[in-house]
Amino acid sequence: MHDFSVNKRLWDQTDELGLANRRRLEEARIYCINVMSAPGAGKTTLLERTLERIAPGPRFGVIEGDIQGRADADRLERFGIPVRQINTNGACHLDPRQVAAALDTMDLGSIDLLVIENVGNLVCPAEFDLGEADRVMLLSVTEGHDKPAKYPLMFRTADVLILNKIDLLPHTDFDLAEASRVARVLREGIEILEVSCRTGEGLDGWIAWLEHRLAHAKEHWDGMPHDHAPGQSHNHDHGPDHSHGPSHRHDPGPSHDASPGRAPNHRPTGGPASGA
Ligand SMILES: Nc1nc2c(ncn2[C@@H]2O[C@H](COP(=O)(O)OP(=O)(O)OP(=O)(O)O)[C@@H](O)[C@H]2O)c(=O)[nH]1
Ligand SMILES: [Mg+2]
Repeated sequence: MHDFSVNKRLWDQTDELGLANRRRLEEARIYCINVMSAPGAGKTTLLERTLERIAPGPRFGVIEGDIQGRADADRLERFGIPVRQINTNGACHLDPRQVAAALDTMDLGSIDLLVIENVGNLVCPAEFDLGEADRVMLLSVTEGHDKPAKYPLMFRTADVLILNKIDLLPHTDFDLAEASRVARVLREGIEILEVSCRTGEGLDGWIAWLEHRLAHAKEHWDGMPHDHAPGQSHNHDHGPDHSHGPSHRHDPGPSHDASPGRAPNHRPTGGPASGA
């Protein structure tokens, strides 16, 4: 017989680890994004284009999640930034314990912007809070515009949706308007960026989004009162789980939503074992 109470206890522990990672990152003043998509949608390519184009300033760090191998880590290490490869050895997602172990090996004082590239998978990664401030979701136009409707969790928990490979639109029947419509039903007000990592179209908008979120995080940290240490939860008009990262939107910014949005510990029905 399946023991649901054991599953729940394991989940609670996983949630706490994600929260602990978030506090640790906030304490180190690191803005962290969790980049998720189906395999091959262009996560690593987007990071390469970003590192090539972004104005000097933010010091990057990367945690690469893959089932096996370090091909993506090798691609990013040529930018001279700290990269840690996590091999999940079969698991289809990263979990917060693995991220915490990777953080243990990094010099957090030398990173402003940490990118976690999750394992390519449209389902499982969305179930695990790694401690990120924002979730970046990629959907490439070769995957079909029905994917938001068929895999809603990933889209519901995303903070920004990048529709990638728009250079290939003429060769597909992908309906940008329909994909965007459903994504907005799932996540009201979500920012949607149409991008080609091949031609560079739309990349300026993505980089502007990233810089805006990083600046917002910094502003927030700078304005934090001194009566509670960075990253510590505290109480005023929100719950004890509230943390002061950029995922908390006192100021939604020009085009970002202020919805209660993705609870850090958001998960669907069905256990972490589903698909894992
Ligand atoms: N035509 C076109 N190809 C792209 C674009 N972005 C990425 N690609 C190609 O798509 C393939 C997969 O890209 P990756 O960046 O490795 O994808 P990924 O999401 O990191 O893949 P995994 O880490 O294996 O899940 C590569 O051959 C890229 O060159 C794009 O905008 N247009
Ligand atoms: Mg990759």
